[in-house]
Amino acid sequence: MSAELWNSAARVLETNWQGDHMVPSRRLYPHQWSWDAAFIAVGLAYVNPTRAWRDLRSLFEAQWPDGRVPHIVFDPATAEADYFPGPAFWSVPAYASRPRHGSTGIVQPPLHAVAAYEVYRRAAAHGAACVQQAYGELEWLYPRLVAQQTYLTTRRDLGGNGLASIVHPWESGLDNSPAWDAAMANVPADMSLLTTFRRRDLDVSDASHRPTDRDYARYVGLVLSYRAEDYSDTGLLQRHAFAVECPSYNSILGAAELSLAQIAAVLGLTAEADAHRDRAQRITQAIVKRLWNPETGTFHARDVRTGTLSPAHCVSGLMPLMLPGLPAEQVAGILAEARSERFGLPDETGLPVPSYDRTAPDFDTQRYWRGPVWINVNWLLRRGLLVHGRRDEAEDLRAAMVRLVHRNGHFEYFHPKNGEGLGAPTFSWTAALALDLLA
Ligand code: 9WN
Repeated sequence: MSAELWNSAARVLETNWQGDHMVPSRRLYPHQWSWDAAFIAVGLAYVNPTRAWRDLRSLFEAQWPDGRVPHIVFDPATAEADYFPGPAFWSVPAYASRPRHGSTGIVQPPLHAVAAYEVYRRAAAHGAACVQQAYGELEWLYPRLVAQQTYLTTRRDLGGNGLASIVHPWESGLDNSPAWDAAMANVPADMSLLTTFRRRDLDVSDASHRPTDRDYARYVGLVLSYRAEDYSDTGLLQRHAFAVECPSYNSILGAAELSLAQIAAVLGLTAEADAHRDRAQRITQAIVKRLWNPETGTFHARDVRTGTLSPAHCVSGLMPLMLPGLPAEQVAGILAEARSERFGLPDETGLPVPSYDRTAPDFDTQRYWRGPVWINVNWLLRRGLLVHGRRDEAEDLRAAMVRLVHRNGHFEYFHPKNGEGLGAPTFSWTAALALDLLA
């Protein structure tokens, strides 16, 4: 089974390579996405480390002067009509955009330091030249990764509590997660906006799997609001309808500091390595202080505008397990939540965990981040289980992910009851992470 799966995964990454970057899938997502590039690099580390570095470089070449790494880098060879919203819609200021390439003005989870260190770690298996290349790439990336963290921890600390806020659901990577429902209810849904654009995603996928038109009206409205001031973060909380502290986003922010500490150590930057570890600890403490709900015993998203915690139990609430400094009470809480009937680690269901609480009345087996199983967040959860020494559960989760992808294919997401593949069929991060899970 493993050779077959390995080969099919490698083929997906071959098919989706576009000269200097990887697309998540050819039809649905024909550009480069930010957090996809991180997951993809983790897999490319085994089959083509040069492409792993190339992909990360392509992304960071599009970094804005203020340090933000855009959530999409547009491929100039792809027509505007092939993805909505495309570069003309985002219309980012000229100073921000790399020549010939447009980008969006929002960000995604900063997983790239974690990925870069993983690619570096695997280099030795490919020989001395590969190790040397990896060292050079880390030298190039390190200041850029630091600038990305600085942007998020300063300009985007909208609540002033040591956490980064997302200002658009797309920034979370978990687009229509129920974690944003309460905060999104306060975002105007101007349905007349729907007459001004065409949803390309509905041309190439099933509408019952995708966010709704009402979601899209809000998504577009939020882009227009941020775009109105050229994506400036100054005074954003006062003039923008959505600002949320997400447990998954901030856990990745913290994990990035720990990987930066490792990268700094490789580069001989001892004082910087210590500073990164301190920052990871501060982010961990802020996550516990701001996003833990002792009554539910898990983590929830906080609406920075109203100060309230979302009541929804989402997979994002399990992600702080990635942080080694998480106190024992919270580790126990996440483990209980992951094992509970809400999520059911594989010994209950045989499947990886779903994106949303199985027991919730609005659990939806098809609609994107409102129920289906996604490999990337399960991969992060497994990382968390390993960080906290839960080897047996980590192994069960690994086996469940491998089984699911082997039986059903390298799909974008999977039906949380029967494992059927949903969304794009040859999806890059599913393939890339399958390689890592098999290695
Ligand atoms: C919007 C590319 C991206 C992923 C996100 C996923 C989806 C885009 C979309 O696809 O979002 O950014 O058009 O739905 O939710 O996690 O990065 O794979």
